[in-house]
Amino acid sequence: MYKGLIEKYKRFLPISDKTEIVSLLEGNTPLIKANNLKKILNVNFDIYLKYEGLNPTGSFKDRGMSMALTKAKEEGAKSVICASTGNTSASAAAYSARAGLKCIVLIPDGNIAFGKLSQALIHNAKVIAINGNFDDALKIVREISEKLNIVLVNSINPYRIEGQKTASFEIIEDLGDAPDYNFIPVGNAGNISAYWKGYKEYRKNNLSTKLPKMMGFEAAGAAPIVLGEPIEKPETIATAIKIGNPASWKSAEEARDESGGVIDVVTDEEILSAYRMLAKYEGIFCEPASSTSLAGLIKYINKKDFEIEKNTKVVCILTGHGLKDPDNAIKNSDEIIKIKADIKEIEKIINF
Ligand code: AN7
Repeated sequence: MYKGLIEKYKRFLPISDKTEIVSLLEGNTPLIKANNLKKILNVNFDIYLKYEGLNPTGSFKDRGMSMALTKAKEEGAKSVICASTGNTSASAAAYSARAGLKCIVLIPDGNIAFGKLSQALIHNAKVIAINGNFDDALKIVREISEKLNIVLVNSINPYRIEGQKTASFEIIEDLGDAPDYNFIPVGNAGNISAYWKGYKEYRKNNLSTKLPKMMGFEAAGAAPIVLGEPIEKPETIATAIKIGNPASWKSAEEARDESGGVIDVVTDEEILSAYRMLAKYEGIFCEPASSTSLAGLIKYINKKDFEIEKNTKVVCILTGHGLKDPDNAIKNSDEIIKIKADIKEIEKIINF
């Protein structure tokens, strides 16, 4: 029986035999080969989608939160706190409930997807919406956590990165080796740093023979790393990555530089186009921020001065589930056909 990622990867994680593990059996997510996209994009390499939306609360954050709450509990904490664009708060709330700890979350008012908000609330977190953005919220929780001695569970917490690096282990195990390229969304930049750490650890232990190029993508209106300076008022439809001053900025640049990869931007239009393609051609529903990885891949397929070699393996990380954000799904689909309950009328419309 699968017992969660801490149990599975404990020799790579900072826990002891006595540690009481806080888990909802996160991880072990599928790596789905995208043959329809391969055909449509007319490429001669293989595309794989790491569907992290299938974690217990619907995003990759669960990997890190399992570790963060395990350690918070071990260290005797009574409560945890985080700032969030939504998924971190959903995950922190669920894992705190599991661990029996109190959870406080700060969110930017009106700027998080409804599904995520409902999760934080139903798991009984204290939800505080501020009239500021994610960066403002992160600044406040950093201060509060120090002042009031509450454990911070944003990805500045090193245990978060430890948990999240296990996604790379799974990819290597599924492919039999590391991929050649790893496309991934970048927001607060913790995840790209975590993946890179995971790939390096397996390489070092001879569990893989190579390292992927890390290809990170920010939304064009929220691209501080690409611009080289913090952005006061980030803007993007992909609210999960609407971040102007990422906490793991430096380690994301290290991942890029050490791997020979890039950090680049994709526009909201490119993000939404990839979002619809995943749903329409592969049957995979992820949230807009997640499709940043595929949008990045498409951008680089079309780039004149860039070539992904034949027969290589490309992985796109799909970080969160589409059901988190039903509003955007409906906005980006055909309209519902509304007519009276009459067979003849309906036949006219179906008429293939
Ligand atoms: C679906 O929940 O920052 O670069 O507060 O929810 O590690 O920040 C979410 C980030 C990508 C970016 N995809 O990852 C939060 C938060 C989804 C996300 C990212 C997020 P990082």
